[in-house]
Amino acid sequence: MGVIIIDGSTVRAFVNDEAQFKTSVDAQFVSLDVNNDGVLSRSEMRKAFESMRLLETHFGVDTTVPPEELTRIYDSVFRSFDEDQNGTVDPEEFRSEMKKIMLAVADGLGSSPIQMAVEDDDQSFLKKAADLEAAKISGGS
Ligand SMILES: [Ca+2]
Ligand SMILES: [Ca+2]
Repeated sequence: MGVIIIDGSTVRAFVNDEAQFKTSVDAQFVSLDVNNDGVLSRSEMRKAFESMRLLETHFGVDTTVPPEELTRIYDSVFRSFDEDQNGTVDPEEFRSEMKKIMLAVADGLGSSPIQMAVEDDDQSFLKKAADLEAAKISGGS
């Protein structure tokens, strides 16, 4: 358990580092594809949103939202990922929407840093973004 501090530029640097971002997103995709069929189903995506805490950080949803309301939100988020509306999310759809979301998160954060409590094994992109920045700082130059 630790605390990371991130702001918009941390997140933007993470997203704009194409190779790093693709690697992170693809790794996340594989770990979310529980049944290994190469696409994310609605229930796989729901688990993803829960683990990434995107609803709290991006959509401003707090955890006291009633389950029916949450399901509606998850459905609408799923539709925004499923660009061709075929009922599943493929790696390209996932990557392109994650990029949009992370950039929106960056805009939302702006230059006001926020603190986030994270577990050591936290796989959220915000944690990765903070790690990347920390690595650059500690790497000198
Ligand atoms: Ca799957
Ligand atoms: Ca699709």
